[in-house]
Amino acid sequence: QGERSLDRDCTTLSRHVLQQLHSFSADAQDLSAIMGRIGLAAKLIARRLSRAGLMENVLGVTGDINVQGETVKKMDVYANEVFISVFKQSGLVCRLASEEMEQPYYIPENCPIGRYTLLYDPIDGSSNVDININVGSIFAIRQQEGEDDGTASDLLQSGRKQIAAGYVLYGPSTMLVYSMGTGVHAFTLDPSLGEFILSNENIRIPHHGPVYSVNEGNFWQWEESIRDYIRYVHRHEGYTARYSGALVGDIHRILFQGGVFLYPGTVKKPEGKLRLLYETAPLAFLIEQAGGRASAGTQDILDVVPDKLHARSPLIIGSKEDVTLVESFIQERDREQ
Ligand code: P6P
Repeated sequence: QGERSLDRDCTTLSRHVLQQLHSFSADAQDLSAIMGRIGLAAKLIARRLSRAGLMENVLGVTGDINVQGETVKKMDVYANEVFISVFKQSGLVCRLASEEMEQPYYIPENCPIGRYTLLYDPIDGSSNVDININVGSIFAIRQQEGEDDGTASDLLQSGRKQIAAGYVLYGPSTMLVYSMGTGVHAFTLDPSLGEFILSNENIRIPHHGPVYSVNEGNFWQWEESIRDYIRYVHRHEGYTARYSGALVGDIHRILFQGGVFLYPGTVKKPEGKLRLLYETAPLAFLIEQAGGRASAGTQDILDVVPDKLHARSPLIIGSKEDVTLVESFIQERDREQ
């Protein structure tokens, strides 16, 4: 191996965080350690997924329904518990807010030390787990503000309060993509080292891309403006549809190839399906850091203030030009009304 590739193999996730912050301050050390723990959670989840078909009690459903009203998969429960276990021992994170838990999970013994909250979707796209298609974890880190009276009301603030965000893609390789506001960086898990090694630094999303990613099965539930956009891409050369049913993989493709992902609101559910605090806001933080845009339709995702922990938001995210084009159809229809 050349010297350069050895240097790269030594650029682990925790090391990179310290380099990004140009600091060895307590906060920098804390964030580096938190990212390292997220990496550990990702490795534990990746290991289980890689053996899912060979082990008992990994695939399939638990029989429960979660706070979202969705069927709980065994993998959802396992991944949620992985994050709790990993952070209980960390001393860094005082509160965990998860898609799988109605209320945040408090770790009081960490509270005097760690003032951080981890918001996460432990396994996003879990319907893909049973058919061995990619799934992801999504995370965001916020600092707790003031004392928490058990309602975690300080979390009901816009995505601009996030200090870090990212996702793990459990695909042919396991990749962790994160930003702390100093660009977007991707790490690939080297199973032989058991380390996430830097594979792409300062990722920039193309200003435009060919991909539009949306579940066209909902076509007749959308507002007319979204139908107008879909008719536009159907008529114009240079567009291709890609939709996996798992948000992280669809976003990852667009981060690298450009284009737009949409999960619009519907007439029945104007706020859409995806959750703001641990799905759309973390991804919006990341994509904006990569030079892209993320809109709820008439405002940036990062400006949306949730009214409850599991608030949902519509999502139009990806290349700047493509998101802006979708918004132009929305504005056109709004002008007509
Ligand atoms: P639909 C998975 O359940 C998820 O939350 C995202 O990962 C994915 O993008 C979306 O829902 C898929 O939803 O309605 O198209 O099946």
